Amino acid sequence: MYEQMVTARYYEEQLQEEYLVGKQPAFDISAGPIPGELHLAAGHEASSAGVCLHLRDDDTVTAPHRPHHVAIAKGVDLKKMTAEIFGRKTGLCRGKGGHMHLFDPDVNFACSGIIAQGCPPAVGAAMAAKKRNTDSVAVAFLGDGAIDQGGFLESLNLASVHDLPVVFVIEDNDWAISMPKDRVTDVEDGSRRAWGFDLPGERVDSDDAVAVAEAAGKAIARARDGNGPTLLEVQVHRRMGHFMGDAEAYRPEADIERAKQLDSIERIADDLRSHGVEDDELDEIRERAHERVDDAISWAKEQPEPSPEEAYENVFTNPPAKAATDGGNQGGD
Ligand SMILES: Cc1ncc(C[n+]2csc(CCOP(=O)(O)OP(=O)(O)O)c2C)c(N)n1
Ligand SMILES: [Mg+2]
Repeated sequence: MYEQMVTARYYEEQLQEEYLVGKQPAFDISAGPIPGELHLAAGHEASSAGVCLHLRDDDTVTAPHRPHHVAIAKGVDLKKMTAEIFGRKTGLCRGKGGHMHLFDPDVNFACSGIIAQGCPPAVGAAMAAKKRNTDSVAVAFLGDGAIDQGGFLESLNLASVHDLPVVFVIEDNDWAISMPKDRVTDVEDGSRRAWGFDLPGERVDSDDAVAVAEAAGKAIARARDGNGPTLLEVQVHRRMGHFMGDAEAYRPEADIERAKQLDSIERIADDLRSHGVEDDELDEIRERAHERVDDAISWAKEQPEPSPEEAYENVFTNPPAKAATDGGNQGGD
């Protein structure tokens, strides 16, 4: 878990640097090697590491718009994922998805920028596993801002009524962009949403990876053994703005400080030390993780960009007739 967590944290620190290239001073979001939005998950790593510890490649995971820590913990190919984030042809989705739309069929991972969108497909994957008589499970990660969405509530119902092997994991970071949780949701503990659907709900009150691993271990074993779904909530901390470039003018300074002080990575490192793991071993793990990340980023940056003609390949609809004949350069409806 420590290795997954330091990999995710260092990966995002490196992406942060790459992202800012060419965007300043006026913060041109379309410029630089990573155009578009970038949502980083520093402070969320305990939840993905603790949950994915129990998963196999044939289990399905869906994640929201803040997906890198989950993708890394699920074992998504780091090189192809990085190439995707840089919009390169050899990326997971041939450079067309970007950082919020990663899809890796080798380890059954998908994410989406649409809030709560991952819940129905996770229920679908769980239903498929049940119908095929396998013991695979599905896990949907979502934020606290997604727990009032219809897609999530309908998914809880379907999962419960069909007793499906699915676990929902709410990452509660207290914020949905600039909206504090208590202004839009009337339960402090989101896992209580489970009560209305007659399924177990549990909240892990701190971003302690070991506590998450214990709770997730029970939930995933329950799903794998054919005993149905569970809803988990994990308290995490948003150590950064909602997305890169967010000045966080809406957020009290004390809250930013509080999040920075509660570092789940330092916590697990202390835990490991108290169980006799030497600093040398921790350094070795960190160095290995850094090397892997550095390799993935330099590989991705050397990859070719897709050619404009590929824009209409691997999409659900054919190009409009006019676009097909003039290469799509005329704009249109
Ligand atoms: C259906 C839908 N509504 C609104 C948005 C815009 N949006 C993007 S992120 C976000 C807040 C998400 O908050 P939360 O679920 O708590 O995740 P966090 O960003 O805190 O990790 C919103 C409203 C969206 N992407 N999809
Ligand atoms: Mg949130």
